[in-house]
Amino acid sequence: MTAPMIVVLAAGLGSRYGGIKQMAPVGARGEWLLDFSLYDAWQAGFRKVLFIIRPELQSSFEETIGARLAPYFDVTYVGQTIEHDTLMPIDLSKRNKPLGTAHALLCAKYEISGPFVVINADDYYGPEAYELLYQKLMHLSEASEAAMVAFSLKDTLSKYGTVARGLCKTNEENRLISVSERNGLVRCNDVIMDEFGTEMIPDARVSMNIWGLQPSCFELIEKEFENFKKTLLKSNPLLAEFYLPTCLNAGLVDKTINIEVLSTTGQWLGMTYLEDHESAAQRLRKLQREGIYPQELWQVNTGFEPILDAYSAIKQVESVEPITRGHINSTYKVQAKTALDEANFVLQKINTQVFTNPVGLMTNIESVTKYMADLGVRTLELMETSCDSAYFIDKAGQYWRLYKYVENSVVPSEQADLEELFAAGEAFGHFQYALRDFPVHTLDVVIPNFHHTPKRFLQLSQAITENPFGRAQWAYEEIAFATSLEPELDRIIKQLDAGTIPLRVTHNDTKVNNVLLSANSGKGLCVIDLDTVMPGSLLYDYGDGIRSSVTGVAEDEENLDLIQVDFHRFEAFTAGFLNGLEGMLTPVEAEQLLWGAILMSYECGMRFLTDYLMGDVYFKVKKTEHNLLRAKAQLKLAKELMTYQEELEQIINRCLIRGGAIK
Ligand code: GN1
Ligand code: MG
Repeated sequence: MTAPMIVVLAAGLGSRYGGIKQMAPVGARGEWLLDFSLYDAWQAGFRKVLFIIRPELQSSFEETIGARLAPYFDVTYVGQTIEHDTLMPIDLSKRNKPLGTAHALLCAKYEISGPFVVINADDYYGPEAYELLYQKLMHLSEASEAAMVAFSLKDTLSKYGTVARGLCKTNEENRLISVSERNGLVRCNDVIMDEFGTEMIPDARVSMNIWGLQPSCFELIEKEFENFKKTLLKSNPLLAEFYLPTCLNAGLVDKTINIEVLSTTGQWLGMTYLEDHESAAQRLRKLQREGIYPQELWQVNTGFEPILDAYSAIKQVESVEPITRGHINSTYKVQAKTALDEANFVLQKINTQVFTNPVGLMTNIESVTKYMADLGVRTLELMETSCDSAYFIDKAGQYWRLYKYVENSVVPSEQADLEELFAAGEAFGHFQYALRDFPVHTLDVVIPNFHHTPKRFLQLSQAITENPFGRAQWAYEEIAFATSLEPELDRIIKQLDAGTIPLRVTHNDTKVNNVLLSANSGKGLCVIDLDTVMPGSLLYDYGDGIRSSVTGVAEDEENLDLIQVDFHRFEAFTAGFLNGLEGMLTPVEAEQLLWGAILMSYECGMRFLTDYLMGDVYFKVKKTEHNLLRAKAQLKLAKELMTYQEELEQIINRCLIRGGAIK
């Protein structure tokens, strides 16, 4: 049985509350209501949490609650976006409001593979709710089984205005018969009434949208979504919402879902209105004072202690701060007391959805960095745990690693100047050079076919055919261009197979921001982000370096007119790279350097496009259509590189002659 996870619905606009209510501080240390909920969830046994958010809020989430939760939970994010095309012929271009809770859940379908508890980000349900659901979800027998926690109506009202609640009807076995939405609920002179003035039973059981579900519910939700589009949404495209309770209710009628109602005497707290905020905050702070909750829920610094304790080099943690760079792993800068003085470290949580073999990955990094260090080449310094391991597995089963922080270093950005580009190129070239005699076949292939462009092409084709989010129609031009190059895609792979291009230790992710330069001299210090070090071709490393630096603008630049090949930048990186190679290049490689750059830009564009079509499951996104924007920029770059082939070949030749780079 897969351990259940928590799914947080956090994309609501908070229209009545007036702001992003999920992120309002309530706890003694500024914690959000959600921190308390997740604290309860953690205590109950949950170790994985998925946030459904507005994509533009992802970085804010990562830097705040994401960083607080990192040592406790495996945290992932999914953006709730409106896919206009799947809703055609309804025009939703003017709609800003998310489409509702059931739609939010649908957006996360591909991230959920086992039982889960779905909660609202702005509701506090109390510890018992999570305990009950955890136990229930750990002991399921049928795929149709589900559960919910019900509260007494009287405990769920607001003093500051009316609320809507799902009224539950159950049979004698505590199975839910129906849940019906009642609006305008308010207490008036000790009587609770709905919008029509009907008196309500104070102890009536209501749903506060905390459900224990299984992936089988997606079939039901998808079916109901089709109905919703044809009916409610059609008549009210700007405001209609697709609610989870309505949807589950339809499943009850069809008998496709069987929901047990669990009751809690726990106190519910919520934040419908701005004024609710202060009373919730007071109550929670009181619980903290009484010791029901610790004063510092996650112990922001010390929360990392169980992980950092594993490293004997660290005596006391001073601070932990997130570093938000890179699309894959979560990274933190750790300041700590060591036996001698103070030192900084880089702590990383390995994204095991992308790197499914973290042990192989760490073995690669360990052997490559050791090899380089033995040669006297500067490299990342991996810290060992007290048990001599290159990684640490925490209680949630997450993999962590710790490096020494490289002091006095800077990371070049895409706007790096020519000297920085030369230095970055040189560092990547030198990386290849240092590892030229490393036994390449001993490396684990951590992501098979990582730069197998024809297979990347197949993945894209599949995504176009499946088109699960109906996004293909927003990427016509990109798809047309991406599919036009197909016959040439296997050039490097074929030559690697035939042995005409040597198989080398390849970094495989040579973005210019994956190198550290000296803050004093500007010279290259060392290459970082060694996750994808695998057997491959040197052309990939040269190509990806050019891809990420030649325009001088960001990978996701929206103004495609700015995606231009800057010959000076091209020359600077090329000259540096060839310099670093110290003449190890073979003539066959030399001939195809430019192709490497074209191919990498093109392949990266295809990967972003595939991820866009598949609903942003691989690359972290910061805004709606982020992957589409990235794809457009990278594919445009591939086109530009092809347009100026002649000029660029000349530059490469000049650098080759000058640097005497060919063996
Ligand atoms: C990812 O890890 P990071 O953010 O440096 C990706 C690269 C892409 C790059 C595009 C393991 O690199 O392959 O080229 O994004 N890494 C992985 O920015 O997929
Ligand atoms: Mg990487």
